[in-house]
Amino acid sequence: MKLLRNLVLGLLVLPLAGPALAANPDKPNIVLVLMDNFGYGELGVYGGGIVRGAATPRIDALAQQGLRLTNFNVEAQCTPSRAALLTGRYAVRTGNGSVPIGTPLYGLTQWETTIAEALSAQGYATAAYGKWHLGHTEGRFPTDQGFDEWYGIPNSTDESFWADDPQVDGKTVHPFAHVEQIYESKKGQAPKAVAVYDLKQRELIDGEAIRRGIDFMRRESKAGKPFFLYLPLTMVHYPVLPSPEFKGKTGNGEFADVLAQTDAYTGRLLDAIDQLGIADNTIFIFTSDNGPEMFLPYIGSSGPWRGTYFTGLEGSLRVPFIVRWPGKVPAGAVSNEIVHQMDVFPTLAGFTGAEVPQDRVIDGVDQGEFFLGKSEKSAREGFVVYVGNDIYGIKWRNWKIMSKEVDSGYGDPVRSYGLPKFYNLLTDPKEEHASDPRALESLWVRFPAFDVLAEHMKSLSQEPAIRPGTPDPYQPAKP
Ligand SMILES: [Ca+2]
Repeated sequence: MKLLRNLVLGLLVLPLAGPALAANPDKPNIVLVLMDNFGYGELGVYGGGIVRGAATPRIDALAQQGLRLTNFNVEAQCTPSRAALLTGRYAVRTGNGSVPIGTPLYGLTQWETTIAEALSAQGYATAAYGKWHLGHTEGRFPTDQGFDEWYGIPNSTDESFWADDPQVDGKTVHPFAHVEQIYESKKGQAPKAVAVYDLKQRELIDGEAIRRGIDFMRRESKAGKPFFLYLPLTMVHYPVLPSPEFKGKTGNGEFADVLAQTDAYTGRLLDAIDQLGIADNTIFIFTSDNGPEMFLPYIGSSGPWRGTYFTGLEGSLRVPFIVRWPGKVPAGAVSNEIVHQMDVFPTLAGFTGAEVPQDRVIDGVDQGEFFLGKSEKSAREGFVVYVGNDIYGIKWRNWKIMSKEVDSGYGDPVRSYGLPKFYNLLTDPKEEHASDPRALESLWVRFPAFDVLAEHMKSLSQEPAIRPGTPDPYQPAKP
């Protein structure tokens, strides 16, 4: 009887123990949660949480288990942010410096190499579930850019309004003015529409992405294959509508309900990782594509900074970034060192043995030593601040030098300066009191800062940026 019991217990345990034994420490799994318009100030651990109407205990606890950055920077809009994250390059190089307001053909050319392609070459299983926003035409979907599987929307969530707009028919106005669908596909297949992306599906899409993400982790763990799960969730881009499960849960309105939902969904991923016994061998990242939502009634929080997405203000550039890798990344670490989303690709490449392309400019730097606590310093001191295809200024250490500024993302006039504005972010985090550029105490900053810009401009002249709307096949001109 005891023998039988042990045998039964053994069989029950085996499927869980199997993957952990099969795990390859040189090929850690990667889960990358990329929120949409999720500002710096939303999470409890970043000063939000209950202040925003919903506690975020799961993500706050995650931060205690890993490294939390207070100076993690992104590009200012959805599409450029995703281009920079996935290629390790300034978005403008890829032809995606701006969201595609006027360019139906957009996204990454086949010539670009994404994190997913580099990890695929190392034997990783790859999946993207959520919002793509890097192309909606043949050859531009996630499954054309290194992902084995995709579920989600090709563009953005404003299109969830279109299903109820009788003027949107895809015929009489413009072929792209059509009711958007949620798609699924596998590598080598054309995307298949699975549901109209209407306001009902808008409530449900993140939950389904999480469900599929957990299923993917289970499948690949069982197969003993390292995996890269990219979860570009659609919240909290407008309209911010909770799923029925979370609607009314906080009593503080839809935004707070979605904040609670996001925390619970992240908890489900973490629980699944624990149940699969793969926590120690899984790099888990929680971050956002850009600064907070700006449209009523879904105004997001930029925390101590000022501004929303579509500006070059700190609220636009700084987003939450938490990375957990038990036993590797020191638990409970917090740093204000400058890191950019372009660094994620080279850093993950360093952790996994994946190759970063050598035949093109890669702007990201390997932050492995810094993430692992072997260096207190980031491998980067600054970067060029873009809004769309325009250079607005330079960020270097605790300084910003801005030659253009805009106060909001929804059409305020852009101010251009003959003499740039200097801001010390330690004494003036809201960028409200520019130093007089003639003031002796800050003038020295121009030397290291302008080196960052000069190096960038030189690289752009040596390797011209891909023009927006460039079709495939693209090949750079021979130098
Ligand atoms: Ca966004």
